Amino acid sequence: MSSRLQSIIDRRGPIRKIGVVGMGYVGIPAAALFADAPGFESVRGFQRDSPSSGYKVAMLNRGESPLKGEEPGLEELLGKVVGAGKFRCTSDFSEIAECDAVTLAIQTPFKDPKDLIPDFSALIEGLGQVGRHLSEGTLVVLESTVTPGTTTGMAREILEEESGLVAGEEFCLAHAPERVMVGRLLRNIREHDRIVGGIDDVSTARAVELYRPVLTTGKIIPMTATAAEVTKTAENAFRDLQIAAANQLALHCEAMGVNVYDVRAGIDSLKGEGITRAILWPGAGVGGHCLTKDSWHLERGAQVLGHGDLWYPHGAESIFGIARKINEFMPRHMVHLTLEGLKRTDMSPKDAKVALLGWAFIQNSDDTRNTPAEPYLAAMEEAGAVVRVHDPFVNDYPGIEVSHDLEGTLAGADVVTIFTGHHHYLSLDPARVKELSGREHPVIVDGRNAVDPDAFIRAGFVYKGIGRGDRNSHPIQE
Ligand code: SAJ
Repeated sequence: MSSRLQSIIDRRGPIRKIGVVGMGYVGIPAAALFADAPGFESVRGFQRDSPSSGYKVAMLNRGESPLKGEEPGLEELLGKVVGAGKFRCTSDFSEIAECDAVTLAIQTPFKDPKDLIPDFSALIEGLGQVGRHLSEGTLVVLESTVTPGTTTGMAREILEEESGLVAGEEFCLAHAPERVMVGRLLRNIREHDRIVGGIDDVSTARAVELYRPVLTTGKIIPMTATAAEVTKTAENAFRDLQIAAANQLALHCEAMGVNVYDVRAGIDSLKGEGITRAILWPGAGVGGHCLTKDSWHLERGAQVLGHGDLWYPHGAESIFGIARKINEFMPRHMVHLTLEGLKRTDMSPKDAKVALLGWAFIQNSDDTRNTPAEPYLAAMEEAGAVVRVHDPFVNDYPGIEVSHDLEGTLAGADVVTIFTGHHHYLSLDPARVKELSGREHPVIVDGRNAVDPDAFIRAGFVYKGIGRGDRNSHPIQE
């Protein structure tokens, strides 16, 4: 416990002025909630005046949200705190010098998922700005998802280098990972428990002082900064692992001629004191910007902090890495099911017309980040097929024409592939789909257990479904 830092904090007094760097889907609601907390005097939102996002400064200062989609309560809250003079957005980072606490909520995507090296460039720029204007006794908090070891490593180095101050002695440093989901930003910040990890106890305590006032039902879970980084990446790695287990089981069920959804229901029925079987759902693949990268952040953390000498059983790969590979395999399995279905109708994939239903990575959403449909489309086009994409929620995607006309997409289709469980696909009528296809035995490949196999088999379809070992070799109805 640094008594020097504690005495600096005591002299500085309670947190009153807060800075939030990065006016995105994490920073904006966080800034609005800090501004609405009675104990804080004012909040500055810091947004670099870049061509792509500089417009946000003026919008936010009008009390308008630049975020797409519905965010219940956000626009009203922004109007309230801007109107009360408690929140202002600026691109003048020198105002950081007046802040008692500064949080950084900056995207940390992977440059290329293949090389699994995160792109920290925006975060590094933000840290540089904060360091250059850092004053003694300020608390700095990273909210971005980072590789474990970043807060006490790269972030600390940049802040110390730029400010000439020493972390843990002259300023506080912590990690408090965001856990928000688009569509419920304010609710998530208020209600989710908040992991708060300082590089030392004084930093942890100061970060607790910052976050406690914005929580309603959520409670604070204090730990070290590195443990907080591991928690965030691991909570998503565990979800990815659970999905991979369901996908692996689906593949096994196909091999054993069993319906994985019967097995899933059976497993899920095992409940009772202390018994847990959190079995998730198999499917056509895993998309999004959380689960597709956080396992790799966790792995890199173990490699870097563990100095590379990881001791796995028999030198095997980590279970989180294997889980990622199973989930990344599922779109390829959808290709396999499609080719097997075409084979059963003596059709070559070359020139086969495929209606690909669903481009968003998650049902009833327009979010297309890392959609698993993309590798499927590429592989089917590689095999010579002509693929037309339909998605009722997605308006555009670079290089892909996405139709909102379902019947138009189904017209003349030799294959109908369901990739996303949008509600529109749950009521597909076999007779109508077959009529539109114009084929004697069209193929349907169901990646999300969206349709009733028997209804389509009776209508003359060749059916293939993830995990449907009980139906994937059905006799074809003439
Ligand atoms: N998926 C499956 N089977 C499942 C669940 C999901 O195949 O049983 C697929 C989805 O189709 C999608 C992908 O996985 O392609 C991700 O789905 P998701 O429900 O995990 O949605 P995300 O990526 O938005 O995950 C977010 C994360 N939240 C935060 O990072 C704050 C994650 O930690 C949450 O657990 C998840 O939402 C949630 O529970 O809704």
